[in-house]
Amino acid sequence: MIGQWLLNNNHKVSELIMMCYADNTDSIEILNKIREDTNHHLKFLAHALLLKRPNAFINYTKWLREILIHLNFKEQSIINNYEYIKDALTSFHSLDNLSICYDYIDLAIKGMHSPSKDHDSKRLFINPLKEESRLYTELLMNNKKSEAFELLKYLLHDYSLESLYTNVLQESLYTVGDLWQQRIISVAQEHAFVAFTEEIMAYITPLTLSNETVSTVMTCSVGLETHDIGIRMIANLIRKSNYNNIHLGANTPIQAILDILDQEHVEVIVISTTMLENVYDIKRLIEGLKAKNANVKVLVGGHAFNQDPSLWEHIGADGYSKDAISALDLIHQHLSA
Ligand code: B12
Repeated sequence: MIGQWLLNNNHKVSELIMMCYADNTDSIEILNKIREDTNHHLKFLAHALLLKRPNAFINYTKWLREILIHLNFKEQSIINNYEYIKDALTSFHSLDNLSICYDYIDLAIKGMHSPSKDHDSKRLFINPLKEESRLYTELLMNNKKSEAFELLKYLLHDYSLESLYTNVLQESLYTVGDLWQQRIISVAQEHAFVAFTEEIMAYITPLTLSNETVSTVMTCSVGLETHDIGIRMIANLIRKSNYNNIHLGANTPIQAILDILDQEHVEVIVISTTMLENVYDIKRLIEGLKAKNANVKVLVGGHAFNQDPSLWEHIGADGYSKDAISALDLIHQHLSA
């Protein structure tokens, strides 16, 4: 498989590409940055190939173009890098299906100008609390934390926890992500915003540790995923519904999940992923579960699936939904199935 080969040989290919840059650039610092970026592009290309999703590489390239333009780079720098990738790959001409790699790269170069898929994914959400979320974000950006907290407490009288999670906290985090991408706020500001969100989530979420039902739902992220706010929201809601919840958090190794199933009777595994590079691990987990004949349903969600709403079926998951509001219905449905 060309995707797996590229994943395993990422560094070999990137060193060949770096030879093209070394002729024109003396600065070690710049060369190191180009190497880091090139490794990232190759990793992403490999994952798009592994999942057979050319659009995923187009979306990645659109996102990359937006980032680079805000950093005052020309989009030609992406085209040059992608052409160097193609040149470097010709050294491995005996590989099967190399032409698919070229096709993915050409499609991405052609497709990088259409509006970013991130905006499509946001259109999934018609937000009844848009104005409240805007105010909350503005308060936090101006470091008015207690006022932001008061606003959430006030909203909790009229709206459910899942609505506040989705329509206020998630919306505000997406906005912060956009502001970071456009270089309007710094990485430090983004981190401070995220840290406060984590604190505020703990305050507004009732502590529910009961395990009154026999149904156990496991929650986790796999691979290198460090985005874990979404999965914590879903775990909190599962507990609030009085299901037994085993929350494994981010970065869970596939084998650890398979091992737990030997010890615990888990009916549903809820997996969240933001980054596409972790989706292949979910696919491998699903294959592992099938090989074990495990009687467990796998539900998926998160930014990577919102960007490509048929991806969940493509990897063999049992269900997907777009946010915390709809997640519980999906879980109930699969527990009673
Ligand atoms: C916060 C954040 C971080 C934090 C994460 C902290 C944490 N503890 O989670 C930090 C700073 C660590 C971080 C790191 C990175 N990030 Co970041 N991050 C974000 C940000 C701003 C918000 C993410 C978030 O919390 N969203 C809110 C939650 C609630 O939303 P959610 O996960 O989608 O979950 C909801 C639904 O999807 C659903 N759901 C979720 N899971 C499931 C599961 C099931 C079964 C169901 C039914 C539903 C469901 O319910 C949830 C509630 O409604 C996004 C912006 C964005 N647009 O997403 C960028 C973003 C995701 N990050 C991005 C990037 C690039 C990175 C880094 C690579 C940056 C870097 N150079 O280091 C690293 C990668 C880390 C890694 N390998 O995982 C990019 C990804 C771009 C892309 N190509 O996809 C984004 C989009 C920013 C951007 N605009 O460019 N990030």
